[in-house]
Amino acid sequence: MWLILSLLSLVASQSNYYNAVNITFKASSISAILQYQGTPSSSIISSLNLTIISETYTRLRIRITDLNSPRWEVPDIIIPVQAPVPFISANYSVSIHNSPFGLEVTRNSNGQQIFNIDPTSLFQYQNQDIIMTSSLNYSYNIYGFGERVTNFPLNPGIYTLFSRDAAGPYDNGQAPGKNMYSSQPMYLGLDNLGNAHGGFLLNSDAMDISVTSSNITYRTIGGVIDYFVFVGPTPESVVKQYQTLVGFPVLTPYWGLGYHQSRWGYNNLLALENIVDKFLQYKIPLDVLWTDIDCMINYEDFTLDPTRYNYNDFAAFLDRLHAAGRRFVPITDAAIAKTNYPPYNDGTTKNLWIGSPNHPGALLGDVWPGPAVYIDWFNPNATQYWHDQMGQFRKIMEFDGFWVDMNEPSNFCDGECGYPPSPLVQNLPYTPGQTMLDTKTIDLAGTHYGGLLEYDVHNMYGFKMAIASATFFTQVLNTRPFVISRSSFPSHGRHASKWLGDNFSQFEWMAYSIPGMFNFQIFGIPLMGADICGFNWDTTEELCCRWYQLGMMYTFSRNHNSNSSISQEPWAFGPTLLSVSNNAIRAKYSLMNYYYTLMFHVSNSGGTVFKPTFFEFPNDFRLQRIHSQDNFMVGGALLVHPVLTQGAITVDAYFPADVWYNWYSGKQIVLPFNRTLTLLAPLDGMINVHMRGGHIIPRNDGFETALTSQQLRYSNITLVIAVSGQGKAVGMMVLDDGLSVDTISSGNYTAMEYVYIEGSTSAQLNFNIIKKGYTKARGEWPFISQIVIYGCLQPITSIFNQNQRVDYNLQYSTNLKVAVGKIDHIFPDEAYNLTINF
Ligand SMILES: *[C@@H]1O[C@H](CO)[C@@H](O)[C@H](O)[C@H]1NC(C)=O
Ligand SMILES: *[C@@H]1O[C@H](CO)[C@@H](O)[C@H](O)[C@H]1NC(C)=O
Ligand SMILES: *[C@@H]1O[C@H](CO)[C@@H](O)[C@H](O)[C@H]1NC(C)=O
Ligand SMILES: *[C@@H]1O[C@H](CO)[C@@H](O)[C@H](O)[C@H]1NC(C)=O
Ligand SMILES: *[C@@H]1O[C@H](CO)[C@@H](O)[C@H](O)[C@H]1NC(C)=O
Ligand SMILES: *[C@@H]1O[C@H](CO)[C@@H](O)[C@H](O)[C@H]1NC(C)=O
Ligand SMILES: *[C@@H]1O[C@H](CO)[C@@H](O)[C@H](O)[C@H]1NC(C)=O
Ligand SMILES: *[C@@H]1O[C@H](CO)[C@@H](O)[C@H](O)[C@H]1NC(C)=O
Ligand SMILES: *[C@@H]1O[C@H](CO)[C@@H](O)[C@H](O)[C@H]1NC(C)=O
Ligand SMILES: *[C@@H]1O[C@H](CO)[C@@H](O)[C@H](O)[C@H]1NC(C)=O
Ligand SMILES: *[C@@H]1O[C@H](CO)[C@@H](O)[C@H](O)[C@H]1NC(C)=O
Ligand SMILES: CC(=O)N[C@H]1CO[C@H](CO)[C@@H](O)[C@@H]1O
Repeated sequence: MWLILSLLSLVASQSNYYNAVNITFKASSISAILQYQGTPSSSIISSLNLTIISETYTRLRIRITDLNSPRWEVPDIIIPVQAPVPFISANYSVSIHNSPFGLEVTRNSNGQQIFNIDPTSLFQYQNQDIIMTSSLNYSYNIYGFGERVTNFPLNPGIYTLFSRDAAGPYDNGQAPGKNMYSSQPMYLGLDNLGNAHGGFLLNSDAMDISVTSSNITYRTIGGVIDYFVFVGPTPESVVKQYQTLVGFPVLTPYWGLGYHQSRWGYNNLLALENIVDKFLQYKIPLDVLWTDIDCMINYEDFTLDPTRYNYNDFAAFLDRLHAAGRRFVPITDAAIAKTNYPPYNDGTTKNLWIGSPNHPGALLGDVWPGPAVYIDWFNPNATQYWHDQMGQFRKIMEFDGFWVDMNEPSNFCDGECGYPPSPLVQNLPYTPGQTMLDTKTIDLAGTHYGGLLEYDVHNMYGFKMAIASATFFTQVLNTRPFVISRSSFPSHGRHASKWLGDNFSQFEWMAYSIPGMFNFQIFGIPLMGADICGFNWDTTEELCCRWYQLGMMYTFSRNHNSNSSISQEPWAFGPTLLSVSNNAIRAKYSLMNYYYTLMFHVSNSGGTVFKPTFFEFPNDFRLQRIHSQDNFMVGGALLVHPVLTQGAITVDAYFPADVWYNWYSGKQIVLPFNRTLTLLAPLDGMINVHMRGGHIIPRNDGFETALTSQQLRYSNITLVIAVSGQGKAVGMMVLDDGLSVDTISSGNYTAMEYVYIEGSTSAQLNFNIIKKGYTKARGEWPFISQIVIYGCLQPITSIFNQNQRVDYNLQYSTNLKVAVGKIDHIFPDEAYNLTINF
């Protein structure tokens, strides 16, 4: 519903403000003209077009544009609504103040403000300086607004959004801005009762966002106000509402969840062969081998140095790698070397480079190969060019995924090499972050196809590069894309994924990876991870052990480091790291189908995978701030307490009120609710993981022996059942080929639901087929081999499928209250009603 508060006109606290006139109400939109009242100036836009659209029941769109001339607007990102809903039935209400202009949005279910332009607050709309505040009349925690290394939630301060190649540091919210690789103008707000709302400013220009305990001020140097309010009211629903707008995340190939080994410094074929041999020798799983820029000739994209990697030998090596079920991912940087070779010559002929503001022709930067030029992704021929280069490259290197880097875009010169910053950069009325905006990147006066300027589109470079790379897989190879990028922008997750960048090998940085992961789950990029053991500087065995324990719980688990740091592969230190890394990798492999099912669900309907625990317990205020980043959940079933400090051998673990079992042993945690419990966490042990009562997890039996995720597909599944206080549990499993591009749209997958309900002398375990669209390849996931029940108060005496007894080896631990029953000939994807007798 909507309301106009014309009689409640307030007196503006400042002399410059806008009045709303000609307010027009329609069923699902409101339009008005905002007229500037105050001293005229050439930079002020005096007439604004306000359009408010009730796009969905839970999402409101507020557009404020220049009434008289078009301005830059982000194209092709959001999924347009076909039919907006009537205001009268939406889950929010809108009121407009006409003089001065103000706008309030409240959630109908509890009357709470979720967006509010207070008529007394500064609302400024100038050509290169737009200011808008949303101030709510209660305090709440603010999460999001990436990318930076910071606290979760954000502390009060000013946060800059401008993609930059920056190695940290911690963003304390004080100038200068400590903005990093991506720009993500999305936040999640949460009050201390657990009510969540969200806000997203669809704007690609550089901006500062000032955050207090109750208000958010956006200050951007261009574009328009195109703002989306999300009603929630739970954190997970806010994320789903946002992802419904920007697109659900692309589904990862099954192998993408496996273990990845990379480093900058595998600089010849023998080095790569040795790495694979070592994994075999130590019997450690390896799914994906990566190469960094060492492979190239003089760091030129799309080259392989034949003196260090003989072409025929390299092809044979990749054949062997593939035959063993492993994959290969090379790096490609954002800029193309300005040298006489096909990628440069082809792009020059096609006029694909970002233009210089200083002279005719391409803007010149400097990156790893030296002089380099930048691809103008807005040129309609850029994608075809990129596919051509990738296609040529794949003839010498049969890659399975793609790693795109330096795409902020990064530049070793400030602006254009050899030229001072353009007047555009020098004369900004306001500089977000208080650091010159050409620092380590190209000049904002760089020109793009169609008259666009780098000024407006800078933040989209990495995103566009990632899409062009992903569509090579979907369109040319007709396979599921696996693209990892350093820079990102809203909607990135629909096409590609990300890693957290060039971390330092320090405990502190390992800990920051947790809020880093959380933020990108909110932004819609579920496949994420930081470099295990750290990137810059030398790691230690202790840190590396802790990082394997944590990092194998990330969705994207890769060990990678700098060429100037010591080795950090699993065998690099000694027996402790060797066993810890192997056990941690195998722990992830035991959960492969659980992770894959979670990833599938977010691709199908949005949401988070590696999530803050408050997403599952929104009204436990202790999880919102005090224990917001020292623990996390994987899906709804697993709670993880990592060790994040040097020297610690215990961890103070906060448990929200519920039933929890040790994931490895099944022993129930007994504690007064809402308390911190000190858990043992020896360096050579496993990370503390607890399973929540009420859930069923499919566990891959092959985890102890498999050397690839491919092999896991041919092993049985155990159903681990954690009984809730009500004697129930439920779980899902999705099975597909793990590779096809159109799995969800074609329905080529099987989704199973397992439901456990306990009675006094027996329990029912029902296998419900939600969808049966995948005919398993021969031998894949042959059987459910056993049932493990955590919190089982009596031993199992028999298990029946109808009249047939199917159990053959029943065990019970009185101490742990864990029952185990092996079962025969029960398929994971058939319908059964098993009876478990006690
Ligand atoms: C408001 O509407 C009236 C009547 O349709 C029109 O004459 C006037 O020009 C409009 N004002 C603006 C600022 O467009
Ligand atoms: C105002 O903007 C909306 C879209 O946001 C557009 O449909 C409408 O035509 C614009 N109104 C005027 C008067 O230009
Ligand atoms: C929207 O409101 C309706 C009725 O008021 C309610 O049933 C529904 O749960 C609400 N949906 C959300 C997402 O809040
Ligand atoms: C925003 O919050 C701060 C701190 O609570 C307060 O001082 C300021 O007046 C608020 N601004 C607006 C526009 O509400
Ligand atoms: C906050 O705003 C809501 C919605 O306008 C209103 O119902 C409520 O009374 C306000 N609360 C305070 C403390 O002003
Ligand atoms: C794109 O390539 C086609 C075919 O070579 C050419 O005709 C067209 O002019 C190019 N477009 C641009 C914008 O350069
Ligand atoms: C790492 O690579 C950089 C860039 O090529 C090079 O300058 C440096 O010497 C290398 N360091 C080592 C230890 O190889
Ligand atoms: C635990 O905390 C939650 C949220 O604060 C509360 O709802 C619940 O009643 C508490 N439980 C106990 C047993 O204290
Ligand atoms: C997916 O399903 C379609 C029919 O919907 C079928 O034609 C196609 O072969 C299937 N693809 C795979 C990989 O199973
Ligand atoms: C898989 O489960 C079946 C049926 O329970 C069993 O016969 C078989 O031995 C199991 N395979 C392995 C490798 O454990
Ligand atoms: C399992 O039981 C449900 C009712 O509880 C029934 O609808 C279903 O058909 C049964 N399935 C099988 C495979 O027996
Ligand atoms: C250089 C740097 O700071 N890289 C990453 C370190 O870890 C944080 C948190 O995960 C990331 O956000 C950074 O990108």
